[in-house]
Amino acid sequence: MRVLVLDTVDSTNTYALRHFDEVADNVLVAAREQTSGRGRLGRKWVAPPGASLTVSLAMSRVASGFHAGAIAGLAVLDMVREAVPGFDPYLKWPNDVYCADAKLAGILCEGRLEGGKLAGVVAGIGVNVNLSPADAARIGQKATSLKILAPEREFSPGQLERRLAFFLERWYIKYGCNREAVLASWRGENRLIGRDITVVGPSGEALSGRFSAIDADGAMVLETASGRRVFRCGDVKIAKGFSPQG
Ligand code: BT5
Repeated sequence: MRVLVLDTVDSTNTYALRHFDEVADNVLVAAREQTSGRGRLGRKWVAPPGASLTVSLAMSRVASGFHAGAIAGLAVLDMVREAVPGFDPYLKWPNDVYCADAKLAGILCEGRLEGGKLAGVVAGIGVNVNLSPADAARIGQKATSLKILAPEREFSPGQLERRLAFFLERWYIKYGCNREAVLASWRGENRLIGRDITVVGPSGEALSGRFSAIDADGAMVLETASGRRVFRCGDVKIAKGFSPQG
């Protein structure tokens, strides 16, 4: 997979959606700076220049946004585990990468529609590399970075981008060969399965229960006191001091 490095762009996701046919499946779009980096539901993605890895991969051969998110999430875990061995990053449904109780990376999957049908998905990935504790403290939820985890180390976003491109290509090829195996790996890395959590749905309602499974489509199944609920989007809240080991 080749990496296209842009100096400044509004959002690598916007760029990859706009140039979908040119970059799909084998070019990772990276930016040194984003002027309008976004999360889900129009939320802002904070990425001071030099502090983050901001990349997008356009995929024409995935069946859904959940599947693109699985490929991206698994690749980020591989990249992080290689860069900072000894930490225990994990996935938090749908698309966050966490270390202990802090967010290390976020993934935004956006569909490309053609004639009302899904023709592809762009997975945008933001990983906190050199984000300082002061910058992290300004984010509305607990955040961490590779530098915060391993302050004695120097990290190069360019080098990490190439490793991420390598792992993305690997998981994308594996998905093409055996989709179910990739989805099983994705479920296995979602450490909140089996735990009691609170989820805030798209309408803002908060519901607590046991996160019992990720279903065949990728949706979250929550067992609540008043029955089973299935969420296709939402924010899972974890308590301060949460440990993925339970
Ligand atoms: C996400 O949204 O986590 C998806 C983030 C995707 C960013 C990438 S960067 C490359 C590509 N181009 C783009 O324009 N976007 C993608 P969500 O789950 O909605 O989380 C957003 C929330 O995370 C914000 O409301 C903040 O609370 C928090 N946040 C913002 N910046 C953060 C950061 N650097 N680290 C940790 N949390 C952050």
